[in-house]
Amino acid sequence: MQFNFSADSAFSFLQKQCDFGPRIPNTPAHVACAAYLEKKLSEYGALVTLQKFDAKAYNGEILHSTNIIAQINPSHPKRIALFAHWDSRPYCDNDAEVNWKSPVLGANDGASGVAVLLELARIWQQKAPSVGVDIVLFDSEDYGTPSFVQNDSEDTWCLGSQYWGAKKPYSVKPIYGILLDMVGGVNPNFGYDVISQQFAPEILAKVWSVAHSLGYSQTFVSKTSGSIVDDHYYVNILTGIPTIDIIDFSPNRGFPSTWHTIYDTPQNIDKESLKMVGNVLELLIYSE
Ligand code: AHN
Ligand code: ZN
Repeated sequence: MQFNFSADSAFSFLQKQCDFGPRIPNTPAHVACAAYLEKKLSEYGALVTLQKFDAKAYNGEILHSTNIIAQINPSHPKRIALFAHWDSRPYCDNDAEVNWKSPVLGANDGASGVAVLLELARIWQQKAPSVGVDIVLFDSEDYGTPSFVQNDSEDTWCLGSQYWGAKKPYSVKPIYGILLDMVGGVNPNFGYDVISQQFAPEILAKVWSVAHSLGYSQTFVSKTSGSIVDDHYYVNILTGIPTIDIIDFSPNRGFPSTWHTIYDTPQNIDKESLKMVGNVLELLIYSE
């Protein structure tokens, strides 16, 4: 099959997000990036809705947040949801102590998934899929309790998906969902996370089978990766939409080495990783 997904274009969307600076709630960069994402998705012909909400962070701070929803073929009765988070983390708490209070740029952790979805929106304007697609960019995913703070309160991560899952702002429930998180690293390992296995094993099988048909079996590995609470957990438990996570995690090294560090920058992105994930989703959605 001939692919329209461009790795260079996807990378330019990633770079553009990072050029705003860290997209941390309640900062000007966060406001500016939301406006950019809304504009690009509208330009590509999607019907864009902003779901604004105030969320309470682990430290009591009120985070002025926005989930960005972009619908392709908005009236189609068969719909598939594609998710990523667009905010970035205020703390490099997986780094050396001097960096704990520095923000994460979030090239991989945030911008990579959004970049793939923007590039898909761009190609779907050229040739529309025959199903409906709901692109949902969650906010305030990465403001969870930092590892240097003692706090046993739960559910401090994934505030945008918790809000979206509680409100269910759709008239047609998507038949399944796919979350992209950290899809732009060097030599990624996309395995079966425990939540996806529990809630959506048939979607894992379908997506990994498409990936294997494209020769990506070294990257899309048919093995359990780990137990990861991410936005897909809240989508699954709150809405019942069977939803998987394509996330870079390996049993040996855990998350990528740049995770929640000052090294999560565009220099440490491999655009071929963006391309693999983009090609899988392009083929999958055109086959639906
Ligand atoms: C934790 O493991 C705490 N969170 C996984 C979700 C996440 C954070 N994804 C990106 N950053
Ligand atoms: Zn993170």
